[in-house]
Amino acid sequence: MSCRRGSLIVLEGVDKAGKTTQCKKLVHALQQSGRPAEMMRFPDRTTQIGQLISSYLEKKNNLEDHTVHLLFSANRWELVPQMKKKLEQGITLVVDRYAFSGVAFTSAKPDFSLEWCKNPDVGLPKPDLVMFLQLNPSVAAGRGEFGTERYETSSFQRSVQQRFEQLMKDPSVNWKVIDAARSIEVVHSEIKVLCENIINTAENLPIGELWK
Ligand code: Z5A
Repeated sequence: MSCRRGSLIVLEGVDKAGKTTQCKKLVHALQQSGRPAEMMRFPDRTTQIGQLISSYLEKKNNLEDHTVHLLFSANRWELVPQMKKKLEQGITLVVDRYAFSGVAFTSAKPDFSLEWCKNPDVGLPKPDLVMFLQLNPSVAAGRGEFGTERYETSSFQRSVQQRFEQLMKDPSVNWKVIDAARSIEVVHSEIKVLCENIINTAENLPIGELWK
């Protein structure tokens, strides 16, 4: 690798925790400070697989639960060559949801184990940092009504939160829990400092493999 690599930074959290808001602000702040950075989001609804997922989320089609789980994972794998290329070019990727959402959402459905759900994503590029935006459901409710997409109900979101808590016990992943109930600017400042530190640490390290 001729230049120092970029970092893979992921934001996770339940509905309305502020992931998209914070990803955008982080990318802007990093770029302003002269660090190459780009945002990605999963699902990426622009690919053919992403379009299938999008119509499933919009309840325009029904897919069997195992099948849709594998499609979410395939949607990440299809972007891996592009992600690796950018990281190797020194671009930091700020990603709005990743494999952790994949596991938390499917394993919140009946009869899905965490282990089964993790398997298709084993070996993906491992994030250098995963920030979990923690938000109490009552505070989230104050940020507006749920939308009309699949999964947007408070009981399902509570189960998803429990699955995230199980995933966060895994010490092989660099988790940081962020109190997302504070103002957008206060949350952003904390995230920015954490990211600047990780970018400096990760630049000389190889890209890891998730859950391997
Ligand atoms: N899914 C899956 O099943 N399997 C997978 O593998 C993956 C995903 C990757 C995709 O939804 C759905 O797919 C998702 C998981 C599932 N289902 N659900 N639920 P999406 O990514 O298209 O949309 P979303 O992730 O659900 O967006 P969100 O969670 O609703 O929003 P957010 O990104 O966390 O929040 P936001 O858009 O930045 O902010 C929400 C509002 O709050 C907005 O009005 C902001 O101005 C406001 N906000 C943000 N921060 C603050 C603070 N600090 N204070 C006050 N107000 C704030």
